[in-house]
Amino acid sequence: MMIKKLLVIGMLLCTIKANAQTAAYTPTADNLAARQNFEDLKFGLFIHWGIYSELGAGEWVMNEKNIPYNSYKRLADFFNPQGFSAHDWVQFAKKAGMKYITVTARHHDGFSMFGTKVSPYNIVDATPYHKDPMMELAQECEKEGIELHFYYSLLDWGRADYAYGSPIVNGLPAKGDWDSYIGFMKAQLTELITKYPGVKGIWFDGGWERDVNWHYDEIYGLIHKLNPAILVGNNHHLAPKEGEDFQMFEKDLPGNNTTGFSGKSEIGKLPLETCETINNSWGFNITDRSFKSVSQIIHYLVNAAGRNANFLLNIGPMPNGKIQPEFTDTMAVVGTWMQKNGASIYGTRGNAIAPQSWGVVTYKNKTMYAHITAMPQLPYIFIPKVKAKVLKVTLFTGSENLKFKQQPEGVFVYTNGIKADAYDTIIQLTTN
Ligand code: FHN
Repeated sequence: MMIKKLLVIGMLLCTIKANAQTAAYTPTADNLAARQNFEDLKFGLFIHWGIYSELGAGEWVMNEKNIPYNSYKRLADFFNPQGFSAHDWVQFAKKAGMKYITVTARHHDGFSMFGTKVSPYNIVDATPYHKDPMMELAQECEKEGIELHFYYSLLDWGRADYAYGSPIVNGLPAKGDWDSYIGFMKAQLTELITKYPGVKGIWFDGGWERDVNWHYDEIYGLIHKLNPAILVGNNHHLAPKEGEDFQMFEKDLPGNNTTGFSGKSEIGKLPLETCETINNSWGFNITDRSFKSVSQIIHYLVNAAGRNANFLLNIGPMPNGKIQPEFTDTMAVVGTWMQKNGASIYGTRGNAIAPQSWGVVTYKNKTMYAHITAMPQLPYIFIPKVKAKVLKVTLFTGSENLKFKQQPEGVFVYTNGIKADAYDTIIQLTTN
């Protein structure tokens, strides 16, 4: 009898815990509109910037070089980014054709790059800079019509209440004070959402570090209570959870898993985003010269759009706040290309037609855009499963009609003689 009673209590507790993690979430009309708008933006700038940038070895430097937390903290004493200009960052994004910025408000080192009142370990109080770059950025973004998302790390390598390295017992770190840590995050998120103008999203990361009760129901609930339109995403590398508004993928297009992050990231029904770095590092890395080419970046963006995902391209600004010229040069060329061809990407949707060997298809209303990123050997491309009647086919950048043939199984577009683009030859199909 006693055993049965204990079993029932156990089951009840499990149900309560499961419910606590999965309380039903109904997004508001504002939130649904924000999701659509987010999908329209297509191209964003990811920024990893923190006191780690000083060491020029990426944002994991404390962990990778086994720097004791108390020594690492000294970096704050000499973080004085006199070259930081919110104006320059926003102009960099705009010139590149990017429509939103996702910036690290706090990374795994636990250092807050904003003026928080709930920890002295922040850029305003702990550095000689004494200014709040996140506020300047939020104001500049609002002025310039660029949307802003804050990256926020759930993982913290330094705080005693997080107790990094502690064994996890029954969903809680054996050391530390989990309630205190959850409360701390809630207080910071409240600051980020209520004090910084125009914030449109929170990009969580680091939850993969431990298998605990993250109190997502409370955290996401709080965010949506403060502002129901805020988009919540979490880079947990899993299928979306209740309360989230978009799903992100790391260093892989949705559906691929070449880097090992997406093995369990089953694609859900939410708006999609994929992130990748401009070289091989997220935070500033002085020795990393594996810069992606213009072509690689345009192809990533186009391939993401064709799979119905936004592309969030990362840079790690230097410790003085400036962006290195290699990034500026490449992105200026990408931006010029986007000025000419962006209408075939912004505001479109993808995935109606599966990716083909020659490229992908995006669409908007009754127009389809076939993006040829690998010109076929044969003098035509075949677009399968086009149901609507095709009325007209041209190059996106020209008005001359191209020959095509529509059959029940798809459309053949003849590509011989067309002037190919250096990065992506776009063919526009008008349907009825
Ligand atoms: O550990 C982080 C890493 O530093 C970086 O922020 C990336 C960005 O997607 N996310 C984590 C690894 O999954």
